Amino acid sequence: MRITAIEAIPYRIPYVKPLKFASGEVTHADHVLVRVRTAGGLIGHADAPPRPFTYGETQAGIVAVIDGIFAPQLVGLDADRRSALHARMHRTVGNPAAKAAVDMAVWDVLAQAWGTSVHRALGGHTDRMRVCHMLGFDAPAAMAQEASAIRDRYGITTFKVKVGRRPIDLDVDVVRALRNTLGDKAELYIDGNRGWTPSESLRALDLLADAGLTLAEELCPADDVLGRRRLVANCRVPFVGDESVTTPAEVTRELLGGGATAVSIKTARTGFTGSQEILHLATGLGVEVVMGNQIDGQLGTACTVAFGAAHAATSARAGELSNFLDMADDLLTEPLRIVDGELAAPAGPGIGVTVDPDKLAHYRLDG
Ligand code: MUC
Ligand code: MG
Repeated sequence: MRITAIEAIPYRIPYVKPLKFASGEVTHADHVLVRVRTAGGLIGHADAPPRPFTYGETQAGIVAVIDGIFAPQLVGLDADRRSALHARMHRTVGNPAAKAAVDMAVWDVLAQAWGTSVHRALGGHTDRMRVCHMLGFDAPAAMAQEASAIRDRYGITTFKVKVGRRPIDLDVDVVRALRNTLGDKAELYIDGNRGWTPSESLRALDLLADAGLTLAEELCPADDVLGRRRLVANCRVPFVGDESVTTPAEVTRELLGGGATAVSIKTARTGFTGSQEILHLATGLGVEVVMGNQIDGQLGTACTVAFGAAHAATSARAGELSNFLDMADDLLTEPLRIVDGELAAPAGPGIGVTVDPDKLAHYRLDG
């Protein structure tokens, strides 16, 4: 199963509803489709979503690092030598989404060769996850209306609310409107994308003490070290590290240093291999995990649900699996379907989805 080629194909698909949050705004999926070809004719796919405002990667940079560095290092290696493959990629620092996509496309090939699905190959705990929908910035009434429409259409009852605006009342009012509209049974949690100071975060948590929040994520920067520690110590719900916990070492530092008490796992930034390392670390240390969303399209979401369904700890909570619904189109032949608030992991083989060649030809940017 020798790797014969690794391709990085930039493409652009608009969002019908752009997602706004404290650290940025996404109006188009300017992603990179990564394709791994092997000597036996198997082809693996994965998606790399650049998030320059969080990790510094750009679409052009992902293409350049794959074409210029990773492909020359990896072509010729057997696909089942994942440790050797990672050692070669890790000679280059950074570039998390590029590395993650190569890792997942290789897993796609391996699971196809083994005649199974990725979610079975990774663990096979279950075959589906409950879905959480992420709500970007808007006015309270508009966000409450969006949430109730999503609940009525897809059966989703868990919502992650983007916060981190100033004054904090803008977001406090949103959470109150959502609770009033959705009732006590809906699960609500907040994600600040580092937008607030530690003291603003504490004030917001005080104002929302009766809102029944279940998690608080990355409300202030992890670099506000002592302020963040004080915030986390005074937070009554698990405090989720997201952009501060992108490697096992960062997870260890934040958890042991009091900067987080739960971990968001994103396959878009740690692939399947790195996500398993982080998962095992988190469960070993006894903290909860959440399957996060790097504003993924359907291929990325198929990877998230495959990983989430594969393990007990990742499938315990709803995963953030629905923001592809806001895109104008996608690359897959068969769209993912959320039914009764759940998304099934594709049955395989491999990741279990097929890229539509006509759609790729239409949306690719490299001619
Ligand atoms: C999240 O959880 O922060 C926003 C930026 C990004 O990379 O992911 C999203 C969601
Ligand atoms: Mg987050």
